[in-house]
Amino acid sequence: RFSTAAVAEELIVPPVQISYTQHLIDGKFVDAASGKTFPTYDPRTAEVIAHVAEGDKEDIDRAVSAARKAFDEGPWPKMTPYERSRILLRFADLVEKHNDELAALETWNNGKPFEQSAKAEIPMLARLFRYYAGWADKIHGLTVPADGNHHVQTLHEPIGVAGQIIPWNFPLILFAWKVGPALACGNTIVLKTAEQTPLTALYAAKLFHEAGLPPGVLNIVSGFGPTVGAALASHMDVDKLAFTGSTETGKIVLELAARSNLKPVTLELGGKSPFIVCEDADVDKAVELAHFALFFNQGQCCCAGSRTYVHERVYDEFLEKAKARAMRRIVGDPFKQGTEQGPQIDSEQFQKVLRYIKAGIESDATLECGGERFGSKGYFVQPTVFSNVQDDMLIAKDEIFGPVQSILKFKHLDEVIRRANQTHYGLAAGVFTTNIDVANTLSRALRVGTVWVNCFDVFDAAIPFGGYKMSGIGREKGIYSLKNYLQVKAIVTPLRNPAW
Ligand code: TXE
Repeated sequence: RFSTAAVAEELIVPPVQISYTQHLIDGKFVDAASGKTFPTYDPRTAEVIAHVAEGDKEDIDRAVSAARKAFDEGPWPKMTPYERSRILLRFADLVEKHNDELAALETWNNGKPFEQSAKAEIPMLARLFRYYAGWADKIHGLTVPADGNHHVQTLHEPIGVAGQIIPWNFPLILFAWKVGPALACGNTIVLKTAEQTPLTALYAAKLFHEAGLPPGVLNIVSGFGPTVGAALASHMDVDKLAFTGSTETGKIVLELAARSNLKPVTLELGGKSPFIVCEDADVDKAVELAHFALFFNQGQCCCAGSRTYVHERVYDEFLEKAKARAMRRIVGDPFKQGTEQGPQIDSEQFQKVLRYIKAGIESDATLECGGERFGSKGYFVQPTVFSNVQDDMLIAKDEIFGPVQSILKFKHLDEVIRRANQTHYGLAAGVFTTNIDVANTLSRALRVGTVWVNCFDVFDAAIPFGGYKMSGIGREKGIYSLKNYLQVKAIVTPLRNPAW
């Protein structure tokens, strides 16, 4: 084990082994059926750090049949809920024990600051599984007061084999959002990781087996979207699909699900979330929160506050301070202590962010700071701020998914409500005000799944998360996430003696 400080000093090579690169199917690590592998990278340097089994339809078939067998014949759905809960709790304990290894691997493969991985995300992984362990033995149906002489009850049963597709921006957190509720409800799983970040889910799944998870309950197949992802989404023996990723791919998987066996689908997709700074705001606090809302995780958050609306009365002061804050942002090696911003995930995202910056410069927006690559290797981008942004500019409409803050001016509350809602997305919003009436008005008027008032990115395990409009279908986390993984069965029995 090593401390954060040791990592900061040692730096260059994270002291963690890459031990698991094969698929995990039926409790065993196995090569791809084709024998193929693909490289996975360190985004700090663009160097290959491992070769990982590259799945295909055949691997998905194998994984689904293992999950099917574990569901139909295996002990998992038949175990007592308490036993399932104990396994989730043991897993959470193992996550804590391996906190620094998991954190180092997450940072190595993803580029996010090690301190963020080690102090926030891995502890949150354990927290999420403890939360779901708590639900495992509290899932029960109802007795229903129906008309007629019948005793009516509902059973809440697991849905079966869950297919889950996750992206690369929060590999382990999103693993937990998907796997936690599915296992708590007694389902079995085939999970496809993002091709950019295949390593930590394999490590976590290994810990799950150490915690006593029976073989076949959690299967992980690595590989690419159009092959592995599409095979999973269109599989006839997968009973439910959960997806997090781009809106574009969300539409594809929804269609694949519909065209195959009509499996129900939950989608958590992109966003263009407004962050509204009202005229009564404490500007220093608003600047810091708006900065965090956009730049956190290299700007690679589906709910990033990527349209910063500032009231005209505080606009000039806000802009000056927001620019100064962005220029102070510490960009560099994510293994160094104090680093606030690491590299973007890969060359594609890096180029995409630079293209949007170019589009911003070519529009009438004003580039206040940043605007270029940071350093000469890896995928680092300078913290960038645009002012004078208009709603119809590309940088105000599209999800950039990078460290690019767009600042827009507004005058009236009605106006900012209309403008904030004028998007196909509806994931989240930030509201910064000291006036409770303004806070309530905005919270109710904004068509989004989460409104953070005087805070942002508060992600407690119990708080539901998901989008309105094209930001998604359904909710994850909290009590709402359980229904994604349950079927409801009504049982109707005649009463012999209705008087009783
Ligand atoms: O996403 P994809 P990408 C947004 C963000 C980003 C853009 C593109 O704007 O710049 O999407 O990122 C799998 N069938 N978000 O290309 O393609 C893929 O292998 C089945 C927001 O990484 O959606 C990966 O596992 N699966 C988002 C997952 O889908 C397919 C997080 C996500 O990849 C598939 C990530 C197919 N045909 C990107 N094609 C968020 N909501 O947080 C790809 N996949």
